[in-house]
Amino acid sequence: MARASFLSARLLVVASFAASGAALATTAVSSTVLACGGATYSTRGVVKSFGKDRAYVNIAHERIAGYMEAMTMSFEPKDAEQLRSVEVGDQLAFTFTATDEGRRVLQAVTKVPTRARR
Ligand SMILES: [Cu+2]
Repeated sequence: MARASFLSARLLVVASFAASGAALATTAVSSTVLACGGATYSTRGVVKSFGKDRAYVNIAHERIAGYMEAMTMSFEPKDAEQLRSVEVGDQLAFTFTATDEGRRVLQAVTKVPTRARR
């Protein structure tokens, strides 16, 4: 009896894992999944444009020590709320994770008041 319930518990775990895997495959790219083994960096930049439905944001970022020189590139939000009040031209201080698959996922986003940058 004990062995039977152990086996069914295992089956339940396998079944729910398969179900969550299927759900992941059908959801949009902007997931809330955190990167595994990705490096995290902090920098500043100016918002240049947004992707469709704000699935990503193009930011002209400053030089990122140990990662890359200043350039404009895209970052995807960890969740939609992060970009809700962000507009083109805003100065941002932000932290992101560079995932093993080459995605750059925003972890923390803060608007930098323009007056404070003089
Ligand atoms: Cu870049």
